[in-house]
Amino acid sequence: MEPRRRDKDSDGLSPTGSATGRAIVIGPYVRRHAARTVAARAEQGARLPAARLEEAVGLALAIDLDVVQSGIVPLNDIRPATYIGKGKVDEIAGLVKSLEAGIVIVDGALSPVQQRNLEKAWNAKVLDRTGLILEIFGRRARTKEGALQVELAHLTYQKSRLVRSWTHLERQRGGFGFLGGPGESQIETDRRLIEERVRRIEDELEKVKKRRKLHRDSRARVPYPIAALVGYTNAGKSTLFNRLTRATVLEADMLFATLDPTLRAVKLPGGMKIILSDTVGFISDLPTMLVAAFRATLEEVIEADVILHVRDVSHEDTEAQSHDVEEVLRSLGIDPDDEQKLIEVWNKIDRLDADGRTRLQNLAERKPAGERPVLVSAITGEGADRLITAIETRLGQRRIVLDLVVDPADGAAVSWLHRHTEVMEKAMDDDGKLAMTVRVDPSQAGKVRAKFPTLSHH
Ligand SMILES: Nc1nc2c(ncn2[C@@H]2O[C@H](COP(=O)(O)OP(=O)(O)OP(=O)(O)O)[C@@H](O)[C@H]2O)c(=O)[nH]1
Ligand SMILES: [Mg+2]
Repeated sequence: MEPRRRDKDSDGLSPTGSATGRAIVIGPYVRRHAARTVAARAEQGARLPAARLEEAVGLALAIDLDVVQSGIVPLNDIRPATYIGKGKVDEIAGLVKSLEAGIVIVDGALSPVQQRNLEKAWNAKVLDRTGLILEIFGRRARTKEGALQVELAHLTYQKSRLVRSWTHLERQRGGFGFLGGPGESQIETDRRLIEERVRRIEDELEKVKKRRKLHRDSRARVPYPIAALVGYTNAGKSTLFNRLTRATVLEADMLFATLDPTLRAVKLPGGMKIILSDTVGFISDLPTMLVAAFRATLEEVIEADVILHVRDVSHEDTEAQSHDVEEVLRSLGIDPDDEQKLIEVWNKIDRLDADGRTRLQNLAERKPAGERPVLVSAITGEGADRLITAIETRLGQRRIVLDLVVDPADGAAVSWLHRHTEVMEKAMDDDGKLAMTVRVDPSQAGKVRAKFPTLSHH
């Protein structure tokens, strides 16, 4: 096992409430016999154990744990009582003690019984993959709805643990109806409290959803198309988001430009205004109870006019990650093969050597122009201009250009056009009328034509 260090100093308090943030991360992965080669595994969407462990360590660091040790525990099968074998349980107990770890992260799905048994054996808090992702989501939820969904998922997780351990106890007592003991009544109380809280959250969620719908409807009136960045966690979405907002002109005066740190209204070099949206990163094996919470944070993606699928092509699991992302898109009702809508962004090309780069360039060039991925480095900025052009082309195809005649004295009409269309040109013609060329979404074109005399349209 390799010792791991974080850059920041630990404050000695873990977010999970244990006395120490010193953590050991273990990856108990069942050996796979079927896929021997890397290529075969990628085909199956299966990941390499080392990469899986690295991801788990990354997640632990993301909740500010101090990872003092990490390692893979290969398994032939999963033990019902402790998930991993007794020898390993004992070995890790020794490590926990000598390293003074307060928490052990097990990168797998533990049953409540397994979790309890391991906590007892190690005398440390044990967090499985679901628990870990719940912690991260709790920290990342930016919207009210997201936060509520995460709390709901957390409570459901806790409750399932309570209920299951309760029925487990009941079974142990041989079904004599031996209820009412202190253990059970405490669990009953806890369960009731959780259920009450769940009901309150569900009520609140309903309200928030209604409010968001109102908010969305008002945003829908803004004619700008939305470009949403999606991708596996750590692919470089936020870095690219920052890069693109720097390469464009920020429309800071817009209402929602400041409403949400992940939405920016920007003007592309060609003059088109768009809303750029950063989103939460996808992750493999997302616990089902978290899917709703996850989706709440992805609303912009569903409404997006163009989706930028950001991939870390320098990552050995890039294919498996891409499959995961496409699955999530499908579950959101988006067809990942819709080249009208999707642009693949092959990020982190600065990390490739000359051969790797050439290989990817060839791969990209072999694809038809409409679905050609754009190679970029969000860090160095290489390829950013090509990406912007690709966005402009893709969105431009979907928009309709109209030449209008407006009475220059009609200030309200002019400002209506500025608000509801993308004004490309404005000139006074010989009769003292204002000739305007505007670009609109097909859905808005009818309204514009009805309101203004149209000269011609392309
Ligand atoms: N070398 C290199 N590193 C990059 C590039 N883009 C992003 N990174 C690094 O990759 C890491 C993750 O970048 P983020 O932009 O936070 O990734 P993300 O997709 O937003 O991740 P989540 O928000 O966690 O889903 C950071 O350390 C970045 O500095 C790139 O083009 N080249
Ligand atoms: Mg990000």
